[in-house]
Amino acid sequence: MSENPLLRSARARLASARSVVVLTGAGISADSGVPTFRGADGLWRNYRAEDLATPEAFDRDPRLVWEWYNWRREILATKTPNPAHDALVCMEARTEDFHLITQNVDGLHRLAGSQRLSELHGDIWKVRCTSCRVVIDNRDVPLALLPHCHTCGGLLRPHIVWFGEALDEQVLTDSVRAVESCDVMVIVGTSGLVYPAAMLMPAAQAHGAFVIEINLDPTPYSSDVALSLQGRAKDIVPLLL
Ligand code: BV8
Ligand code: ZN
Repeated sequence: MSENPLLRSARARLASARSVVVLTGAGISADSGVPTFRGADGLWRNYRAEDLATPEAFDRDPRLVWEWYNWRREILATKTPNPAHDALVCMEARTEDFHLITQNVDGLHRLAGSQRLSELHGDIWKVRCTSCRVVIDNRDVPLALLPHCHTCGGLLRPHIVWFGEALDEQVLTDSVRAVESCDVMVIVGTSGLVYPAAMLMPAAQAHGAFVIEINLDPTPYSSDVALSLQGRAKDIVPLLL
């Protein structure tokens, strides 16, 4: 059975690339059993992420928002990286200039061993004080429903970028710089609907990058990219090596 020619040319492009940027979304962690945002399993008590992941929702009912994050932390505590996460660690090791940008807050890229990583939307295993703004690692499962800061007693919140909140300036600047100077960009498991993350692929293309998409379903990008490979990340990403 001859191999898919698209896959062969994707591999050839990556093998000869000096600088590679990879952008991932919830789809890369789906094969680790992590619910995606827009998938059928993305809802919690019929709430969409956009309803709960906002400063307004936290002001209104911090207990409810913490209940949601505790639910996700309990799920994530049992999840491990899959072959797609692992393949990106190998790709990083063999590529001169590599940068991994993720929209995921699940920490699975870090757990897999990725180093050159920008977590655009934060990390579910970090909490931040709403008063003194100290940021600390916390992997307690479950976490107290209304956790407070040991330094000043202020209410803690997830160290995550919510809808309507700005991304960390340095993280965004590093990501934009990386996409504007890469030869090849690979986008894995994202619906490309949330901004500013969604403008990174067009920015790379505008700077001449060869863009490869790996996604289970077609996305708004599929007709624009150089190569669109449809399927599961765990099956396709390792074949790029
Ligand atoms: C801001 C943390 C302003 C929370 C997240 C321009 C136009 C329109 C709207 C806006 C705009 N600019 C800003 C906005 C508003 C908003 C936005 O984009 N709204 C959207 C909904 C239209 N953006 C913001 O609010 C941003 N902030 O703009 O601030 C500002 C600026 C300066 C000063 C002050 C304020 C902040 C956005 C970040 C929000 N936080 N996450 C948490 O997780 O708890 S976003 C969150 O949703 C994720 O991080 C991710 O980014 C997004 C979900 O998307 P995906 O990861 O792509 O997941 P999804 O489920 O959608 O798709 C999965 C895909 O995988 C699917 O295609 C599926 O087919 C595929 N798949 C499934 N299984 C597999 C697979 N593929 C391969 N293998 C498989 N096995
Ligand atoms: Zn504090």
